[in-house]
Amino acid sequence: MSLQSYAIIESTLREGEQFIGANFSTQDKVEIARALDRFGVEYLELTSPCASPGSESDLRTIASLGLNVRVLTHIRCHKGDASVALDTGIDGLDVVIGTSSQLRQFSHGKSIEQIIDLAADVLTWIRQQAPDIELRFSTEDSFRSSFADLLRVYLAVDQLGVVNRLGVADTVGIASPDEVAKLVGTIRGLTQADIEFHGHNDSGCAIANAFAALQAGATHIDTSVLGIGERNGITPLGGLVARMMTHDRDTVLGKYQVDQLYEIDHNVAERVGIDVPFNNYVTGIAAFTHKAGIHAKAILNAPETYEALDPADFGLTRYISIAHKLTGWNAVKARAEQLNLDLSDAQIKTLTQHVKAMADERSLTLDDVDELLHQWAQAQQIPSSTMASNSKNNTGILQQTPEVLGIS
Ligand code: HCA
Ligand code: CU
Repeated sequence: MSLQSYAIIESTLREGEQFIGANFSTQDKVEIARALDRFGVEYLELTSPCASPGSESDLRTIASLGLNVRVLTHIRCHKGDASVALDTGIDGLDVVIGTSSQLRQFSHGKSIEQIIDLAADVLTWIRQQAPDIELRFSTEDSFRSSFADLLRVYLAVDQLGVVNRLGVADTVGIASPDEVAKLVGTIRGLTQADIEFHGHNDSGCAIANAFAALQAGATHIDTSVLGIGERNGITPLGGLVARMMTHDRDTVLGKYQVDQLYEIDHNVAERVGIDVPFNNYVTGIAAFTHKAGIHAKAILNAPETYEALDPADFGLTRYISIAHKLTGWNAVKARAEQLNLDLSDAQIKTLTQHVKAMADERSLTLDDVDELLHQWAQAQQIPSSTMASNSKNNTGILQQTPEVLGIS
């Protein structure tokens, strides 16, 4: 099944503000909003204007920037909150109320009947106040709520005929893809509304759950840059993009400026005081690095052998590490060619064995291998500077030094 008409609700400026390291200034928010707008996400979700005076003025500022992206804010199921939010010039309201027994008991204390009555009152009132606004209603902690309770709530809200979207939230990150598919598929079959999925990553399923939601008929997915959010966060923007690229690359390239992902991830990481994790989707330091000789050989022949994603799509290059005991002669040969050193295959093979033996004794760097290659080439006194530049230099392979990547 090809998924083409989904929208990303980018919540770095709401869920992401709930990340322990986040304390965005107005300028941070404006710059992040502009970057995400250029990237092409369809929506930005911002913190409720009721959270603090600065949150309210920042919301007004972002809503008045004239961006292409639609600006939403996230509020409790509360007329007072809605009234403040509607005055800020936003395009839409994301309304949420908890439905799990935990939240009903320890948070707002309401029964399912009271939740339905409150939702009907607040949502109908919002629609009267703002006929053109995009209105979403979501149940918090959907996956620890009783299925029957959830369906009662969603059906009652859908029948009001006032909301555009129903939201499903895996608030504590416990849902599995099949559970997400079941809930989203059921709501899809019983209601007219669009469906939004918001998934936390406590047990590592946030991306898979978002994908399962889309396959089951969800239309909107919540993300944040690097996945930042409450605890260990939600579906990361880059991770969702990677997942969707492997599924349908052309649709993603048509929707989003994915070559901006590296800059966006690093920029937000800096603003919240963290490094981009080494294994981050697409933009982590190891995402397009290759090490074992067997991998390196195949990558040199045809990169897709070991790459589901093409780094060039993201404006990035791959890196093959050769200074270690798992190295192979094909990769060492490619490095010799890149350095314009003329060594026979037999010499390269012997030299590779030498590199392996040295690596058994100590950690090596690319400089160590380069030095060996130069020594061996000089030993046979073939002037390397006269050789034509090598086509391997145009492949993007081996062009970054380990220092650039921070690895050897
Ligand atoms: C929160 C909870 C929330 C809401 C998600 C939603 C969650 O921090 O307010 O509105 O769909 O994870 O349940 O982020
Ligand atoms: Cu959340």
